[in-house]
Amino acid sequence: MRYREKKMAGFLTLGQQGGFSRRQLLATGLAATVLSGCAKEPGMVFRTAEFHPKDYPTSMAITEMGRLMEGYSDGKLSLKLYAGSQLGAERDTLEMTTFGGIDINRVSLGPLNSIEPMTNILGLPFLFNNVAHMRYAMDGAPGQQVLRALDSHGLIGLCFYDSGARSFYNTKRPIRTPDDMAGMKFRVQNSDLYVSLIQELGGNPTPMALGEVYQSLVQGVIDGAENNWPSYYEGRHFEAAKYYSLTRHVIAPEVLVMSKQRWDMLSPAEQEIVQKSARESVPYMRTLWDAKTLEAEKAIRASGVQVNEVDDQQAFVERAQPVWSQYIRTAAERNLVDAITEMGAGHA
Ligand code: BDP
Repeated sequence: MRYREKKMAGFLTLGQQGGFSRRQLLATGLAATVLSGCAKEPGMVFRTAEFHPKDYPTSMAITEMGRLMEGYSDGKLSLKLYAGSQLGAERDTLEMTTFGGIDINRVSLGPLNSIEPMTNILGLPFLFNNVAHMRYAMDGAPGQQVLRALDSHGLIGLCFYDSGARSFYNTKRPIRTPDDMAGMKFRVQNSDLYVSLIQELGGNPTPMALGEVYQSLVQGVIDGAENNWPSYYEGRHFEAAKYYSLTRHVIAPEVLVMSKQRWDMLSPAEQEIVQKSARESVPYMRTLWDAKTLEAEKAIRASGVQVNEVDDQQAFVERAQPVWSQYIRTAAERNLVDAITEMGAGHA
């Protein structure tokens, strides 16, 4: 089948698989063109999932990507953003994306960890020296390698977005040394890597969707969690957990993925437009991210949260070390770690 026929057939199949009714398809207007067999080329609207609200940096970057894509394709390619977790929790939307029910999805690396081992590498504790190091490595060969590794899982890795540095917050006490974590229950993403990390540091890990964290903190189901300034702020977790301890243990990026099913329906020229638009949304995302991080930090500090630096970050680095040997299993993984570490020299 030529790509254009494949695209039309694919569109209809996608509609059926996704369980859309004929009425829903017609409502898009796009389908009306397909069904009427009109000669005009139909456009494509990519269903796009995002956990965060629509004014969060990642959401705004996706909107920007859509704007660029529409411009480059003369309106033929566009996206509809379902922000604020409208399409479900990340683990579920990711699964839908691999099966083609969602076209584009912005996810944390956490839910990808059980799908593609290479993603664990980027989540290794204390791998990146700082955000600048992470950005540099993701813009280079290591980033490309991890994005390409997603191909075999029904996903096309489009680009990386930021997620800052993750630190611990809790309802009980400041964490200054790893021993302060003992006995505390920390929510983690649904990722074995995070479970191991908390265990090595001496806490009790509780995997849970992000949307359940606020309530669980309030009800005492968990004592704490870990996240970057913007997410700690956005989810109002800082109102329930008043101690934020700057361990900066993980600086993994976020990733924007596209369903391979949808990608394969596009012509090479259309694929290039999607890829280019995603890539070009990255600098915009970074500017927004930096501003949002400062804004969140300022608001959190002003709210009376007790923020502390840890006594000795090296003590956390050493405790977390077993996670490295657990997740660096192949020569390719070792090489990836080495390449990233070397790139850190200019970003001390
Ligand atoms: C936030 C990410 C979000 C994850 C979340 C988490 O932006 O995608 O769902 O962390 O901890 O920083 O689950």
